Amino acid sequence: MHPIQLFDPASSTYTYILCDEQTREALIIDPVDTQIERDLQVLRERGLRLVLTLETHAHADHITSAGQLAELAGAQTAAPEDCGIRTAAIQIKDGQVLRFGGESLQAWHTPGHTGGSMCFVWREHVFTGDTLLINGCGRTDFQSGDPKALYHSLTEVLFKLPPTCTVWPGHDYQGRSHSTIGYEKANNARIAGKSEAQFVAIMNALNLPPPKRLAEAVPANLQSGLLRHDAPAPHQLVERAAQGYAGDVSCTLAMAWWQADEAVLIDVRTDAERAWVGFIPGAQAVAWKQWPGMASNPGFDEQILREVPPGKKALMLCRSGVRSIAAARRATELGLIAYNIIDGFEGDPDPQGQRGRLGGWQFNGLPWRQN
Ligand SMILES: N[C@@H](CCC(=O)N[C@@H](CS)C(=O)NCC(=O)O)C(=O)O
Ligand SMILES: [Fe+2]
Repeated sequence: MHPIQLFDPASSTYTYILCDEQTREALIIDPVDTQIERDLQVLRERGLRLVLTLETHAHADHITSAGQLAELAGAQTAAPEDCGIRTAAIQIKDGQVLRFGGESLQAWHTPGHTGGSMCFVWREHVFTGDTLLINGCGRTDFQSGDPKALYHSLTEVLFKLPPTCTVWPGHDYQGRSHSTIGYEKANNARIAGKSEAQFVAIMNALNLPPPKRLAEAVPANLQSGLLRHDAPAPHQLVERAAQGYAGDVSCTLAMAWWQADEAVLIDVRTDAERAWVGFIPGAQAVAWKQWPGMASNPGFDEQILREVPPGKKALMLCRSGVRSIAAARRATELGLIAYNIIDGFEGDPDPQGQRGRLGGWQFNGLPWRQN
């Protein structure tokens, strides 16, 4: 059984899919936002169910699709705990074992390229991110990069793996796909046979230009690729009668209405998202769609009319505030007074207020639970 290796030519990034052939559960390592359709297609074609997305580090050259995959495929997001990716549901610790079906891989903290970088060891394979590249290694000149730490991670951690272990890098800029620990230990131009001082001197003399997308990629990746610039003001209500529903409300205003018992909170996400990402106790689950690409939930009309008593407002909540608009329109057609909660679970109703990490997403002041 081999990993599925996929390539993004724009950033020369490798993405990997691993699966348990019996249960068909899969995980994806370092997915790229612009390749999400391809990746979903690969999963569909092979009949795989994506349960986890993993990052080797917070990338500086491309944006991850992890957050979108959490919504579209019901996967749980995981990222190294020292990378500062606070939106990841699982903050991976050194040595942590991550399971998919009957398979598992182990995460090893390998600082150097970035302070939080990790490699993932699965059977006779290691996914090295940018810690070890083929005949190279990740640069160490930003994001808490440190050539001494990288020297240690390479010589004391990765090179302790068996020489036959296959190396699957995070990038290759010359069309090579994989290598082995034995080959890199003996031949890697930057590290093979070098002392720590020699390696540090090589790294400090690289003088590489910064990645072209550095300024946009890092902040986006610190939020699993779902950075938003349009946070609504607290207590904001925008009337939308002309657009077929009562209006858009900020999270704070929605919560005030809900707590005052003026409104029913309707979670229109899929069952998969609720199971993986988490849910708000007391919110009613009425999925708008059960799967991306699927027609609307055929039971939606009946369920929503059952959940919203006469005289109460219906507050539609989804991940990002797109499906909730469609659901608010339909509920309005059915005679309800329906509102869309702006930006859904990604909303930031009070930028000055307390924001907690809640099951991977942020939602101010809400009682939140994960399965
Ligand atoms: N030219 C690329 C940047 C390539 C780059 O800096 N890659 C990083 C990985 S994020 C690296 O560590 N490269 C090591 C090297 O090129 O030796 C871009 O503009 O995106
Ligand atoms: Fe990198």
